[in-house]
Amino acid sequence: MKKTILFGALLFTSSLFAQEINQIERCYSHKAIEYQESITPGFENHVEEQFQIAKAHQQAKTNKSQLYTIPVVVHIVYNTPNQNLADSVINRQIQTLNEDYQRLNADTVNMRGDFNIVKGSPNIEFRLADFDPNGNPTSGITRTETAQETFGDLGLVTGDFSTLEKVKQTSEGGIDPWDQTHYLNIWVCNMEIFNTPALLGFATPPSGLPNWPAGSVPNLSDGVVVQYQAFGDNNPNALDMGQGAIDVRGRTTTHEVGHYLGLRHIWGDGGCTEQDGIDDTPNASDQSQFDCDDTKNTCTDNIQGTDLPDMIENYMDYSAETCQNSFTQGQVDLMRGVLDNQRYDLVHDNNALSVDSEDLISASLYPNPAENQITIRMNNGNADEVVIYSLNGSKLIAVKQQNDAYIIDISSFGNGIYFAKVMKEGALVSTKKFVKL
Ligand SMILES: [Ca+2]
Ligand SMILES: [Ca+2]
Ligand SMILES: [Ca+2]
Repeated sequence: MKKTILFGALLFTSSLFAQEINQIERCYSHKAIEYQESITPGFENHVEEQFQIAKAHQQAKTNKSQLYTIPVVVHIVYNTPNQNLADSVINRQIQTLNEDYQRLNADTVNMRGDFNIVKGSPNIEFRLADFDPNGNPTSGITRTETAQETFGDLGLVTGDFSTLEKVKQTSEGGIDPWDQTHYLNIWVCNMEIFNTPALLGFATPPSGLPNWPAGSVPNLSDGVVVQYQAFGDNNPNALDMGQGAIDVRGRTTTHEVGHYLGLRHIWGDGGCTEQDGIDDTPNASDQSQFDCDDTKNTCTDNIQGTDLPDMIENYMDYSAETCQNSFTQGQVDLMRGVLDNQRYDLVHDNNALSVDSEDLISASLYPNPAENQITIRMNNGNADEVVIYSLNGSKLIAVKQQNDAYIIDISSFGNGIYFAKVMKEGALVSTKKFVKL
């Protein structure tokens, strides 16, 4: 276990420590869940429940062709100029996410034919936010100079994430998240230990917990964190573990966003008895080791009648970034299930992105939650009707009006979740979710 190597190294000098950790930790997302479990017992079971909810939901879902767009804010937290990555690196990283999550990446041709029966496209788009949580125009990038030389420390060896979490707190030298229900927050920073890369990234799973955990300490705060040298496929300071820079393709972020959208490591973080909960990903007895070994078939499985080899092409393995190029349809369905459930507002109710078609209308709904009435204001252009639906799809009220604000009495509605659909000339131009108290 690499953890053991790390722990053993604590007894020695920092230079020896650096030698000992030449096997870097790729991803600490599973450790992050264990950390949260230690603070709030039951969290692991809760995450598993949410996984099953998303899985059940995606099976019932028929419309898989709709493009889901996720607003992103990238928080650059830097102590040195090298860590202050240029916009061009951030833009390339967003582009890589878009290619990988729409199966537009050129290297899909490298996927072995064995996996044609399971491959899938998430059909998810990522865009830097156009508006911040206050409604002001933004580049979707924040830059924070910090006195913290690194957010990594030896506490990580024993699974303590409290120092890492400081990157998510303005008061601790990092920067607070933007509203986590409406933005994917990605922090990019230095997590070295003893000037040695120790960890490439970690993400929080979909928890479905209300207001979880909104920057509170010591709870994990929702989002993705990536080591600055592993971010972007044009990174001028690509990760070097002492034997020259490795080929960074931006797939650490692809991998971590997969965790954020509910996926687990493809080998299930254990031997052949441990799986990832996804039916069409071949199980494996262990992680890949930054390599592209396509000779492995470590566990026997039956996927559509086939014992598939270990899928080193999968983004959720630890194979080299140069041989990662695919998700499976089962992984796709799970992620879209999460976006229809635990991370619903991220793609279904958002004011963070400008509309890119004049036919679409940006609408704001407030207050939310509401007791007696809601106001729906059109931010650009006029709609001609707002229709309120219940969660089960029953049409409740239709309001026709000409000006840009619709005030709707909801005092007679039962408590629960409702949808306001904004219509123009018979076409749906915006959907807002709200809660009646
Ligand atoms: Ca396994
Ligand atoms: Ca599997
Ligand atoms: Ca197999």
